[in-house]
Parts: sequence; C-alpha cells; structure tokens
Amino acid sequence: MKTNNQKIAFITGITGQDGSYLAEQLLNKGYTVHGMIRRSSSFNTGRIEHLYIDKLRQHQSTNFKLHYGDLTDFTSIFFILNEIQPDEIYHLGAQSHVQVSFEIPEYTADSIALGTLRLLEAVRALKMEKTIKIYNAVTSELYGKVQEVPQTETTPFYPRSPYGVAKLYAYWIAKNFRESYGMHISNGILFNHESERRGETFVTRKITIGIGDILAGLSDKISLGNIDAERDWGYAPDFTEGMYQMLQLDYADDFVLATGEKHSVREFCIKAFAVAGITLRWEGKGVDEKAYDTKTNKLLIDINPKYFRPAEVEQLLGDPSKAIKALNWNPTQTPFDELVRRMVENDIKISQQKADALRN
Ligand code: NAP
Ligand code: G4F
Repeated sequence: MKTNNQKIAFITGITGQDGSYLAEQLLNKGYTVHGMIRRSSSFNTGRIEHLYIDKLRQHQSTNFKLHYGDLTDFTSIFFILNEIQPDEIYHLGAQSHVQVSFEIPEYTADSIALGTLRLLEAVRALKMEKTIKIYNAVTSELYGKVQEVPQTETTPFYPRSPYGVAKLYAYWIAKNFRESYGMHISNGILFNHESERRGETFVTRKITIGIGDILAGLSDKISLGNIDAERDWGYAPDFTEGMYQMLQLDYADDFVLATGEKHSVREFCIKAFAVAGITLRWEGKGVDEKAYDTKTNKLLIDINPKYFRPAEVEQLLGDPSKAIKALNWNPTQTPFDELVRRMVENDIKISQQKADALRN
C-alpha cells in the first residue's frame, strides 16, 4: 500500500547480482520494492532470500513483493505494472552471459531487445509514460571492438556478440522512446562490475571459486579461455547506487559507469591467488600457457580453448567523467584490490563450508 511519500520501485532481474543489491539499497531508502521473478524448477531467489527473512523478522509484509513474470511475456509485464503502479523501474533482467549468447542468440535477443520493447510498450499502454522514471541496463559490450580508448558516451558502438547486438537494440529503443514520447529513460552504459554475488560462470567469480575449491581440496586447477582480455572491473553495489542516482535527476540521459582502470584476466588471477597466499609462476604461450604455485610447483591454471569466444572483446576501459559530474558518483569507492580481496575471502569461506559438509 502506498503511503504519501513512499516511492514504489519495480525491478526486473531482481534475483540477479545487481537486482539483489539494488533491492537492498532501495528498501534501506524507504522504498516499496517489487521484483519480477521467473518460474524455475529449482530455487532462483538465493540472492534475495535474506530480504524475505528480514521482512518476516520485522513483520513487514508490504514493502517487498515478488511477482512471477518473464520479459518474453508481454501480458505478465503489463499486469504487474498495472497492479503496482511504480514510480521508478529498474530494468535489469537479461540473458546476461556473453559466451552463452552465441549458443542461444534468438532467446538472448528476445529477452533483451524485445524484452525491453515489451516493457516500454506496457508503460505506454498503461499511459504511465509521463510519470515513470526508467533505468535501462545497457553495457560496455556495446563498444565491443573498441573504436577509441577510453570509451565515453559518444564513442561509436561496435558490438561483438549476439548479447552486445541485442543490447544495442535496447539502447536505441530506450533512446527512441525518450525522444519520441518524452519518457524519462536513462541508459546506464555499465562496465563490468563484480562482487561476492557475481554469477559463478563469469570469469572473476570462476577464478575466486576455483581458488576456494583448490584450497579446500575440492578441485585441482582452474581452466580459462583468453587471459589477455582486459576489463574495467568495479564493485557491483557501487554501481547499483549509480543506477539509483540516475533516476533522481530531473532529466534522463545516457551515462557510462566505469572505474577508469583496466586489468587483464591474468592480472586478476595473480592478485586473487596472492590473497590466498599463493604466488603464480607462468610458463608456455597461447593455449599451452600454464600457471604453477611457485612454492609447490603444483599446476593451478591452464587454458581450455572451449572458453574462447567466436569474436572477442579484447579490452574495455571506461571514462566515467560525465557520471562523476552529473551524479556526484564515486567510481572507485571500492578499489580493485579490495574487490578481489572480498571475492576471494568470501569464496574461500564458502568452499571450506562445502568441504566440511561433504566430510560430515
Ligand atoms: P545477472 O546476475 O545475470 O542477472 C540477470 C537477471 O535477469 C536475473 O534475475 C535473471 O533471472 C533475469 N532474467 C533473465 N532472463 C529473464 C527473462 N526472460 N525474464 C525475466 N527475467 C530474466 O546479471 P547482472 O550482473 O545482475 O546484470 C544486471 C543487468 O545489467 C543485465 O541486464 C546485464 O546484462 C547488465 N549488465 C551487467 C554488467 C555486469 O558487469 N554485471 C555490466 C553491464 C551490464 P534468473 O535469476 O531467474 O536467471
Ligand atoms: O566475465 P566475463 O564472462 O564477462 P564479459 O564477457 O566481459 O561480460 C560481462 O560484462 C559485460 C560488461 O562489459 C556485461 F554486459 C555482461 O552482461 C557480463 O556481465 O568475461 C570477461 C573476459 C572475456 O574477455 C572472456 O573471454 O574474460 C575472458 N575469459 C577468459 N576465460 C573468460 C574465461 N570468461 C569466462 N566467462 N570464463 C572463462 O573461463
């Protein structure tokens, strides 16, 4: 139930990394938060379970609510919006894995490109286009084969995957609706952002889980693809705060959120193993490159070409100047070393618990 000043937010993708942090932040700011979840044969609410538990403890039943829906299903989006009448929409739902998008390009396009169109059309069909503010999650993957370094809001796009191409449509349809119908829609061109809640098959989390599993005796080594790829990696909760700040402006625009620093996958490995007290020694080249523990000579990393992509984004580096100025946003509130440390320490703990559970 809406009280006078209580804002209502709707989050698509609430069960994902960003959705879970954003939901927490908005609840802490006093919002009522509604999220769209997909029906799944196993639980997909692990990242937001604690919000339920807090809710039960505080006997609050009205400020956090989940609704079944899907971005491939216009009817569900329409009915949810009609029921909840949100002030702000944070559109984060997507098939967000770049490599997977080469295997399911049609579904990726349906959920991302048409999914965004469905959401915006539902807003229009309900005549909410003048009252709702919308955040649209686009991506540095739009820059793909980068045309300039660093990338800004005016750098030409050159996507390199079905995911990137689908997000290009989402970017332009949002911009088109902003210009055509005066809708308050901001595109967040976000560079990679990671955390303890990052999906387990993205490279940073794969590495930190791999380290935890090796230390706990659950695995021998980590197999990776292109370790020379460079990314501008930030900390997810800092980035979700930036999304919120975009919707507090009285105008809509496009903003790059990035740290302005880039690191290679190889460098991430070196720093992450160092947090675990292990120094790597690299030997070989290309697919034969391997990393060993300098103390024990144990093989810890090798290359498996199955993780190479049909077309690769070799480097990404963002220039967040516009967001810093307009949003007063701090891109490096959580510096890279701290991000790596948090992720490794978190996964060492989780792997240890897994190993203990297996022993008992
Ligand atoms: P994520 O962890 O993969 O979460 C994606 C979310 O979308 C999940 O809640 C997922 O639900 C939901 N979803 C997937 N397909 C859907 C569908 N057909 N209908 C409804 N919901 C669907 O992604 P993230 O890292 O939080 O990223 C959030 C958004 O930002 C995504 O749009 C992503 O493309 C974009 N982005 C991310 C980054 C980054 O570095 N993290 C950078 C730039 C842009 P399930 O839990 O049921 O799978
Ligand atoms: O962690 P990644 O899978 O992230 P990627 O492809 O950069 O995409 C992420 O960031 C985008 C923003 O730029 C988001 F829009 C997107 O939704 C997603 O969140 O891969 C990072 C790099 C790539 O160059 C990849 O080829 O790491 C390289 N890599 C090397 N070995 C690997 C692996 N990536 C994965 N996932 N797994 C590997 O074994």
